[in-house]
Amino acid sequence: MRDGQPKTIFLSDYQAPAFTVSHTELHFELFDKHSLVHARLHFRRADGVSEDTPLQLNGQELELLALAVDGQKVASAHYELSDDFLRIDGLPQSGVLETSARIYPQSNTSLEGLYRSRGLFCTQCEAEGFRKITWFPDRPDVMSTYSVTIDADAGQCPELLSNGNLMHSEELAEGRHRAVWEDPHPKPSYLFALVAGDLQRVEDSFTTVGGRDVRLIILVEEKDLDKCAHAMDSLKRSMRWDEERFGREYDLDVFHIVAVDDFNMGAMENKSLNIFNTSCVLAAPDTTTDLGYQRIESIVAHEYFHNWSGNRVTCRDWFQLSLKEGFTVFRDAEFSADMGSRSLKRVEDAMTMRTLQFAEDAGPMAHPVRPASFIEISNFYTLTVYEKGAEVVRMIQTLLGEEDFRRGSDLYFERHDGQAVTCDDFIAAMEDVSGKDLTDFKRWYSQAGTPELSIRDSWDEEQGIYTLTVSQQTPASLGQSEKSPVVIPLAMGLLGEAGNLRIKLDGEMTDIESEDNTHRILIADKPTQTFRFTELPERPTPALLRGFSAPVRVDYPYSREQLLALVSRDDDDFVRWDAMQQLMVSALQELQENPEAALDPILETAVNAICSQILDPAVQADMLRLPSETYLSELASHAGKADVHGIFRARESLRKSLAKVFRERWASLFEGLRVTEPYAPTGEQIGSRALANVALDYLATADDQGVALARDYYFAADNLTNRLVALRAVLREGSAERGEELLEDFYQRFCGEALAMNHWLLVQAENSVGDSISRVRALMQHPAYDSRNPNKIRSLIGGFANGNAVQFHREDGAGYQLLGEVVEALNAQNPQIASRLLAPLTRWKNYAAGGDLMRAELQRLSELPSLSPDVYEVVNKSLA
Ligand code: 0A1
Ligand code: ZN
Repeated sequence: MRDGQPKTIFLSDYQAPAFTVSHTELHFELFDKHSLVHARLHFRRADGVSEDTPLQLNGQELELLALAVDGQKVASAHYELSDDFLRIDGLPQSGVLETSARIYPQSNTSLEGLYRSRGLFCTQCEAEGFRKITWFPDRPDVMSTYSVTIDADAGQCPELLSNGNLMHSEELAEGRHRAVWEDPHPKPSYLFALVAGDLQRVEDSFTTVGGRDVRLIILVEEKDLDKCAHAMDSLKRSMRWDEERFGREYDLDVFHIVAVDDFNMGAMENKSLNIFNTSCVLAAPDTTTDLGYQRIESIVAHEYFHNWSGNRVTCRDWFQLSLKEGFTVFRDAEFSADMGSRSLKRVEDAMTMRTLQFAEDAGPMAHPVRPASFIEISNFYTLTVYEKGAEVVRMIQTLLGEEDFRRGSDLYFERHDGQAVTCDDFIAAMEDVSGKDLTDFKRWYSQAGTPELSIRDSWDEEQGIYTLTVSQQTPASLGQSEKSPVVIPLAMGLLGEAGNLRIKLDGEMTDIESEDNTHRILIADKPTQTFRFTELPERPTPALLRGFSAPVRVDYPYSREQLLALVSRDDDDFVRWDAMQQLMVSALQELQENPEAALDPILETAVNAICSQILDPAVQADMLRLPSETYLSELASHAGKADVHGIFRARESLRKSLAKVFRERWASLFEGLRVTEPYAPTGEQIGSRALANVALDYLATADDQGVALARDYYFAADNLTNRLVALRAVLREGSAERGEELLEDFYQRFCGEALAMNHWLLVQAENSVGDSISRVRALMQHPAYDSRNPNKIRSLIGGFANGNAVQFHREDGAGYQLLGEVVEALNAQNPQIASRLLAPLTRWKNYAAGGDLMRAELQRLSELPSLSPDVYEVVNKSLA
């Protein structure tokens, strides 16, 4: 926390660094009560920088013990030390700056810099944590090689790790020991890492395409040794895939993954020393869901892929964060699609975008993929930078074609290896290989907000001509009132009575017989434009935005019959899933207006159609699930204001109807899909479980017999996925005693397993039956909770605020108050987690009832003394 008002930093103010640091030597002396950090920076003044320019180093929460240049103590007249900086003047053109600092890792609760997690020393430096370790130009465009010496107690810390290669180790006096690491690859300070503690190893190896033998080492606490196999397999698959798909080979002889319990995010790509939140690396059937297994695979891949997209080629400044994150998420999404089901991955990513990213893009913290300003960069590790950034990269691939895209990626890596660059450099490589001009496309990087496509059609029966008129508009956002059209690849098809029709655009040659003549990508890049399709035998139904080809909203006035046709017959799984969502949304809207409305017969037919098709069962499951409350709220607030209680009631009512009307179908689906082999997180088993579990959930909704079935299913489960589905169903549909019985059983089984306990907390936080607020408050005192552990906070408090809308939005405001209290306490303790947790309160404008109380809670927070920059930024932007 700093004095005074936090400052806004602008991209337009970027200036190249005045000094570079070619080599950095660090010597850590780790002790129980404090640690010492001795640094030697080999600096040089950049060409053209005047001699009187001081060297400015970032530094926070450091006690200065010594300061020297080229072996000479720096006189106090030549340096200035503040809470954030160390400024030194009168320096030679180049030399070695030496500092010594005392720091206190054991009382560092922010989990940035060097801290301790269950006794283990570990670091988190992205984005600006390195400055809490030593004084340094802590910005990504200062790249340096590192030599790191670590001394610590040999008993407490048998493992001493840093980036690169182990050069030397030795015993020291008084039971201490030393390790020396060297990383030959120049890197920005945010990729520095250190780990010291009592960990056990799981080892494997990988031979790269070029013949390099790489040792792969996962380090965990002894009790978790049996939970590393899935991550190790995922790592080896990622390494092979990146060679084959992107031509990227690993560049050192060792690669480490370390699991830590207390971690603000999912994982971190430090060069050759990835640090992971335990929840994103440890897997076992009892403590990890199917989704968890998939998440581990994709996060292991994501961090590994950063070795090229992020580490070898890094960001010039933090405004360019999406350069590494958008591209790397795109790469991990392609990897997951190749490892499992491409359609499923696309549907699930589209769901995340539409439910969560669209909401962010319409909220007070809306920002472009490349933000133009920020107060606290930690607030910009967002769905917009990551997921929308990945969609932007995907659109480039769609516009260029896969081949040119790959050539562009090769050129980008070759041209910029070892450099810190910008999103413009990425685009330039894509332009250079393809000869395409992406100037207009680049608006995706600078404009916030979700573009809206409004599509209307007309039909000329006599001539067989079908016309689509496509208009686009992007809503205004804070600081951006006027928006220009963006370049939207609109993938589409035309559906006829018997299937997809051949597409011919007006003016095209008739004799072109392309392989896939039922699929097109239209380019929508003007405020309004028309597309004429000729030689059609019948009036088609348009299948729009196939494969979710762009992160946009589409408004086309489909009739229910047309939606049914798409669900039943379109070739594209995303379009079919989306059509089914639209049918359910319209049924839910009708129920909100008229609670007595009967089940729409078209929806009934659609359910029957889905059940009788041969489809990827996981996609089928997604089609049969009701749209989430969060998605429905997002849609409603886009159209006006959301009534969360009305949405909840309508959803319960539709669930009941579907449960009862299709009771027999659910029963036979459930029986037919039971997995009898022992648990394995294979695509096939995961798909069967997903569909069986949707059926089970409806069965439990239908009647008491279904609840009893769910209870039995809970006890028979050999994996966490089934157990949780059953537990949630019983909590929602069964008696309070039944629910308690299972919660107690779960606790008894898994109270020693921190990761399973996260689920136990989450399920209760999301349970909207009874008085959730008292329950959450009681759980905050429970031994299974830990108010310093981000995973526990996210499960219990985040789970309540994001996943229990009816109770979070309780009319008396008690839900808002609860969240406000927790944020207030976390503001000093862990500002990053505090500001992330706040997100649900910032959406106050979306709600008719409750909006004022939400605003009042934000107002109260804004008046607290000493707000962290993180919370300050979110609170003030949402009140603006
Ligand atoms: N670069 C990491 C994300 C990350 C960002 C910040 C962190 O600490 C506050 C930790 C991790 C990734 O994309 O995986
Ligand atoms: Zn990343």
